[in-house]
Amino acid sequence: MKLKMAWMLTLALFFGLTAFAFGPAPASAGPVTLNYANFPPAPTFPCVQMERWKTEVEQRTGGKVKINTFPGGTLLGAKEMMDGVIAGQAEIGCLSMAYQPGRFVVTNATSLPLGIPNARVGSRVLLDLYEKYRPEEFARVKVITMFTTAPTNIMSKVPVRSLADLKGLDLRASGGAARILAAWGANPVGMPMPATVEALQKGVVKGLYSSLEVMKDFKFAETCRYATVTDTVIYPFAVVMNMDTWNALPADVQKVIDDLKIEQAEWTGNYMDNHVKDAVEWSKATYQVEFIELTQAQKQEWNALLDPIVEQYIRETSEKGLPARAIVDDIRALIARYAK
Ligand code: DTR
Repeated sequence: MKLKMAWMLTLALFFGLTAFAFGPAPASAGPVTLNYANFPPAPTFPCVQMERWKTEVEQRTGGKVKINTFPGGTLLGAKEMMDGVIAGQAEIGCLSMAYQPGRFVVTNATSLPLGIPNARVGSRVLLDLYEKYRPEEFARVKVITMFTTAPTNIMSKVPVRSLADLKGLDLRASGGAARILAAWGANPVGMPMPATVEALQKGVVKGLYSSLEVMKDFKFAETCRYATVTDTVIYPFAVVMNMDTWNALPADVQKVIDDLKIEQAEWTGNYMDNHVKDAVEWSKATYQVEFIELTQAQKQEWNALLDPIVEQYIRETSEKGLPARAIVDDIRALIARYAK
């Protein structure tokens, strides 16, 4: 009898423990906590959109989910983001795809000179492109959203009024934007955005090639008193979640997150476009930054130099077995659709 009791107790304990370890969290366990890593400082747009997403998810899940945000590379750095999320060092991470151009070949096609006019259009185009092709490099994560910057412009310590001024000039840029600078004869220097602050101070670079909101958010207007308006390519971003984390989330939480995907892309695009306007005004008023406009003839001259870039991408990417021409055609069609 005693033996039977002991045996039953052991069994009960075993099943109890198994249920505790593998079963759904009991109702009293409190909210699911997710750590969200980001690489640039808190006031910059990737972090502003992160805080907005956090607030929305926490509200819409009625307290079931708690998100801890880590701006400024405090949890994962710029280039570790994708692998860090795959490995589970953070549940969620925000990455700039330009830092690994060879890894994100399909989505980085959005930073070809195809005429994305603003961040709102860019963000919708990028997300649709991802949904259509579902590139292999995202197979091990859940995509939460994607978005882009506004088109890029030259910000520099010295005035750039012509291609001659640009010749051999060291400017920070990554990915597709770096290719543009090279085509114009400048010397693109690749580094993640947060490293640019010191590189500019130390004179390692004479300026940068990015969307203009950084003039205010990184206070680049203080060192770069000139901006040459080129409005060329965007930088694409992705927010990804660890796949096991995603699979373990309750269905209603997954739905909230999925329902936010397009909305968040659109919100971030709009935020960026408005913030660029604000940063331009701020730079003029605070540091008397001169915004240099190219003449019509110059625009034609500069754009003509970019023509081979698209064909080169198509050639190189087709060799990797990807439908490069269709990708480019799709981007053009999506721009036309969303720019209406
Ligand atoms: N320069 C690009 C994109 C970019 C534009 N604004 C910010 C702010 C914070 C980080 C990155 C960016 C880049 O380095 O990805």
